[in-house]
Amino acid sequence: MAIDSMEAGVRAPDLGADDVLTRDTPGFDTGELQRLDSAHYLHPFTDHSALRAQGARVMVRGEGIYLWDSDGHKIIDGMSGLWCVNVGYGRAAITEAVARQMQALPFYNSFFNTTNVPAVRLAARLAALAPEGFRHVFFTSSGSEANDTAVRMAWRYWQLMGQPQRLAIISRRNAYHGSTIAGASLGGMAGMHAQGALPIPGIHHIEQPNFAELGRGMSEAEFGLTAARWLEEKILEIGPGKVAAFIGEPVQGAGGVIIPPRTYWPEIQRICDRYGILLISDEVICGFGRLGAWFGCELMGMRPDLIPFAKGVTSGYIPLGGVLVSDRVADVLIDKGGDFNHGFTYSGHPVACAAALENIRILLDERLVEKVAQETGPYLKTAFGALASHPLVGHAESTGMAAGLNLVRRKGATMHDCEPFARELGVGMLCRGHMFDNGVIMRAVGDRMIVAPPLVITCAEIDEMVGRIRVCLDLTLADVQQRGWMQGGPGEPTLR
Ligand code: PXG
Repeated sequence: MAIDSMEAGVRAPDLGADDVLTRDTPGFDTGELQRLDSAHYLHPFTDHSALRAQGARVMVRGEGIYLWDSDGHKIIDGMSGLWCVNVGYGRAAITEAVARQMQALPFYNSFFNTTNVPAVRLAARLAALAPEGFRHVFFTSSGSEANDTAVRMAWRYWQLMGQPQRLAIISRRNAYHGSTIAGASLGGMAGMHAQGALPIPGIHHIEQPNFAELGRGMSEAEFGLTAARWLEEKILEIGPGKVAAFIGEPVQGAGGVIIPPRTYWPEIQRICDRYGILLISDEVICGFGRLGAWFGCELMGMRPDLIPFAKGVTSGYIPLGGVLVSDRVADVLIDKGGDFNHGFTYSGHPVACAAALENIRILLDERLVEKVAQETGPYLKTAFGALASHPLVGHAESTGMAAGLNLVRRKGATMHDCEPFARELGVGMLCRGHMFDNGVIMRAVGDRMIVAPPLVITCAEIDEMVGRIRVCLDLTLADVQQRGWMQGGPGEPTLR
């Protein structure tokens, strides 16, 4: 089929510099776009038969914390795109910085002893922002590539240290570290491992520090120590001389905003120190202000050796990721290393680095990280925490600009006494549908509903977001009551 006829109806309309695409734009046809979407576009992590039946929602515009779809709905983006649009949508300064760099030099590689101006400036800027003891950065284009790079760097480090048998990497169940072969192996998502020969050999998993799920009968502080000591048990099982690194997110994001007890990370640090193991703090979500610090590790009482990052470094305007490399590792790679045979065409892409520099300038100038720490983070904690009084909510917690609540069938005196819905009922997805239809995007992780709004959100906007969430919780409650799924409702859950 000729390209022209395939794209009939969706050929890019002629837009002037100040025009934005809306449903009223001549030549713009949502139904036709949805048809082509379903005919040709394979989406990430998507059941395509289900999507075909429904049709994809077409997003056309963003401003601040708001998105507009092609039907003209204005929606609060409670998930910052996908945990990344930290400075909010519609930042002309980033667009202009990107355009300037594209005109000057759209691309050149950093192989073969060459470099470019934005990559050098960004490396220096990141070294200044990073925790003490970090002076170097390796660039990638995504978080998955950043984690692959961290693994290869850990292996190379131990080779150069004369301990090449240190190959094992320990990670956690319900962790998400990306979708490449190494990223998906590091991740502890059973559904991903089930679809191929994963994890690759040498990647081991321990349980996550999820107090609500695993902490029954313990204080939170005791549970934090217990969960950290699962790492020590695993190290001893594998043999300490064979372990290269432990990887974890300061706060698990995609796993459901799982906030570990305060005792967890210091104990993990003690264990890593004891056995000389490298500590990798995956800051793809937690970095660049999400938790109210430039890097989440700074709040957790840990001193990582490698910090993979992505997402918030450019607020998602252009793909960029990388690994901050501590002096412990960098000194060995540089002084003893020769070639490190690793890298990507787009490592240090000048346009992506220009976007990052401008994004970081905004974060600094508008003091967004401090704002999350001192003003909006505490405000969200109170406002979101108040949702725990809702009859459908077992418990609700937040840290910085990340928050989660559990939908339950029956509330209990403590989080361990709540009765969950049968997982197969899909109450989380039902709730997510009500949210989306009523102007707020939340993500459902099973029956845990999470938000991570742009860091620019104001206290008034937090009130608006939480208000809409409450309305949608009411709608979900009415829905599950009508289906007879609530404890004490007209019927028992059919799938239990
Ligand atoms: N590490 C962490 C901690 C992440 O959250 C990655 C690595 C991989 O990054 P890339 O850029 O390769 O996608 C991520 C990505 C979700 C969701 O539904 C989260 C991510 C990706 C897709 C969906 O919460 N995080």
